Amino acid sequence: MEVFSQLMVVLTGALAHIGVPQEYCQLAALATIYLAATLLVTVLILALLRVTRKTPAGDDAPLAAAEKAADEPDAAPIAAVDMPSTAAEPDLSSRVETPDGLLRRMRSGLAKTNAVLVGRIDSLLGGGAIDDALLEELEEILITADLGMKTTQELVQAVRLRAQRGELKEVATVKKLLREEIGNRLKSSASSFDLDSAQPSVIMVVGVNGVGKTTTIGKLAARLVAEGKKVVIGAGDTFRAAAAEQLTIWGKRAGVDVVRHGEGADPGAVAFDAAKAAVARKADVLILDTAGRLHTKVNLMEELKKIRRVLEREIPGAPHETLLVLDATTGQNALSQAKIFAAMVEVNGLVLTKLDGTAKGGIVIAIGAELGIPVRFVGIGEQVDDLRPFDPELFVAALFGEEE
Ligand SMILES: Nc1nc2c(ncn2[C@@H]2O[C@H](COP(=O)(O)OP(=O)(O)OP(=O)(O)O)[C@@H](O)[C@H]2O)c(=O)[nH]1
Ligand SMILES: [Mg+2]
Repeated sequence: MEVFSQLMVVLTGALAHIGVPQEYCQLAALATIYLAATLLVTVLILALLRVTRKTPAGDDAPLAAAEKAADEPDAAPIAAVDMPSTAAEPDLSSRVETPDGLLRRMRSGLAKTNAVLVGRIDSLLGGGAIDDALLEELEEILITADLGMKTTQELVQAVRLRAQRGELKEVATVKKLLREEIGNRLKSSASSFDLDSAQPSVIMVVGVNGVGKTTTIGKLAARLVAEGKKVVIGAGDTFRAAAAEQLTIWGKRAGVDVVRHGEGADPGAVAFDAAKAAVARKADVLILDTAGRLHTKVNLMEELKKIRRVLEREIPGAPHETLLVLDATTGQNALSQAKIFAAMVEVNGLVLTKLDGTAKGGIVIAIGAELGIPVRFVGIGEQVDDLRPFDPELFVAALFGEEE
């Protein structure tokens, strides 16, 4: 208050000094203070607006556009979302790993399977002679770790034969034999997929509900972008309300375009528009998500065939890769899913997800031994860099808990 009175005195004096009539001086001083205060507040508001515009909220613009597009499915036949080139870059730092770092990550991902499989084998072998009782128990351990009946029996037989020949005097030799036998079986199930022979290369992702298809697509897109590829994603799961949204968030994270339609739209139409967009944008890779479906539902499997036909019509040879995603935590069920899916639609590659949360990682060995379909990737967590190309050597080393 005191400051205000002093200001009034100074201003009144100054105004009288420049010739303002005495009776108006006080009024003019008040008006001057009012004007100055208004100006100050305006400047403050402007400064505040500049600061808030720089926060990440600004990055939500494409997402908001995507949401709007999804809400208005009739607005345009193609509800494609163009992500700006400044879209959030995926954090790739963790992906640049040394082989040692990779082994460590894989080992921690496979820790549960390691405990069930190798941990139990260790304590079993610590027990003494390799006799029928021990072999029986070994069989039980291998089955519990989801190696499957066929592989289990082959492995036990291999141990039995070598023991009979007197070649397995030491515990370490038994473990070495198992490691070798498992490694050989896995080698046949590894091969990287070729994305360079076609442009765009089309990857169609299929599998039952909740196995990790959409998450895998997000991780894969980020991986391909990091390798310098231009990627377009098609949100072919029009069945679940949140599916396209989930994919858009992943697309944003990876910095790639997502082509989507509204809920309930024909997935064939999404495939069509996604293929058109991928060609028009000269993408290297188009990845198409599909709704989760039970492998036993014939009409849904027919729908997959239709989507394949649409892709083929738009891009010769497409889909170049049909990736079947399997949830490793379902153990033997994943194996039977794979068998039925592969019988209904052509499956070129497998992705085994959720290996981090399961003691059933042995399913990878069963699949390698029984299916003859290469495992392309394994998922070892929910983060963007938790999808790893399947490397049998690394997998066995991690499974057996070997040190770098
Ligand atoms: N721990 C772990 N969780 C995973 C992995 N992959 C996917 N998930 C989780 O599994 C859940 C289902 O993943 P989605 O990608 O939505 O599965 P989806 O197959 O697309 O599901 P639908 O579209 O409903 O058929 C999510 O909570 C993911 O975070 C993985 O490798 N490890
Ligand atoms: Mg999904």
